[in-house]
Amino acid sequence: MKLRRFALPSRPNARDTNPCTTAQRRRWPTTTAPSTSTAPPTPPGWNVSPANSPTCRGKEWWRVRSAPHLVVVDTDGGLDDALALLFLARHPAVRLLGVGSVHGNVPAPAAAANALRVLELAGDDHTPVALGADAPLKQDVHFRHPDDPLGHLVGPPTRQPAGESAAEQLVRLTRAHPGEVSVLALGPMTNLAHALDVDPDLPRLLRAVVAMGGVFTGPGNITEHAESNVHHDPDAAARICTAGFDLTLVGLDVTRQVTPTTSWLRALAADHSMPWAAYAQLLADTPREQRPPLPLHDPLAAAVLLEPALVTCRSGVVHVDTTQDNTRGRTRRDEEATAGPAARAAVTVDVPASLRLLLSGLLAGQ
Ligand SMILES: [Ca+2]
Repeated sequence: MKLRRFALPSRPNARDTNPCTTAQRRRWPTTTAPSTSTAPPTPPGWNVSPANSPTCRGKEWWRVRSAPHLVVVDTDGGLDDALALLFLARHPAVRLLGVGSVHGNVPAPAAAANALRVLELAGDDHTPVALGADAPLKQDVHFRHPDDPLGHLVGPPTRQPAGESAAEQLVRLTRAHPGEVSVLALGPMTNLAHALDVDPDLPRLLRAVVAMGGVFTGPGNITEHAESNVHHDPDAAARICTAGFDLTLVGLDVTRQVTPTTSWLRALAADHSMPWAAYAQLLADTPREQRPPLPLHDPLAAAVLLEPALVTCRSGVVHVDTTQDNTRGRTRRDEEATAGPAARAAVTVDVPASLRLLLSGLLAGQ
């Protein structure tokens, strides 16, 4: 994809607006956070996320409660992408600045159409949706759901994608709100890598990146070693994990645990304005042992973006396997590394609290 560089206004020092110091953003305290939430306690000696740290927690909460959380979503057009996007679009604490589409579940144009349609379902007729990368950086494109089941379910949108690329849109929005924008990456990280080409200062200008991606314990969900989003562009993931973003990876280690309960599905099915209501009802009427687990991968990442205390994290330098071996796409976390930017990886999750938060957001205003 051809990207153009363009003149951008001068920026203030984004670090000055961030409640965490540079040192805190790179290596979090190793003390246990005070038990002020329903999240599982952090074992002694475990690293904690900055939002859980005694120093930053109060300020982070002040920011969330007193001003809209500015969010740009990157989506590859699956059903769990749709739930995550609807959750954010309906959440009163969120101001969606833009959405970018990317290859992955479906082709990027289909992902853009799906995002536009989901925004319409949420009553949002203004948030721009930009077309993003239609192929990975260095490998052939592969679609997990080439038949676009979500598109068939929700139908075509009435709006069209914006006139700029997803990478250009992300850079523009970040420059307009330095230090305030968070990115929720729900697909391969190709758009973020392209945006980094357009503006190498992006890690300093973004508030945070929360990405659904990776697996550190257990098998992958598309190969034995790789999680799907990383597998679809390991080179982009490797670049983003070491670029110095304030990065949290919400991977299979936690998302596999968050599956809908029967009562959760019944509540979702009661929102008849959504085209998946009948499907949710069908699942709710199916005995739990007979229905697919349907882990809420992308919705959990969206929930963690707004409520970091839902998970505990461990920090370290994250390596992504970019070899051509069968381990391509595998993610490893080196907690002893002293060189390179650290990222956080979610390791435990409060499942009931996550399901409660998601349902309250998905049904907001109903
Ligand atoms: Ca996705």
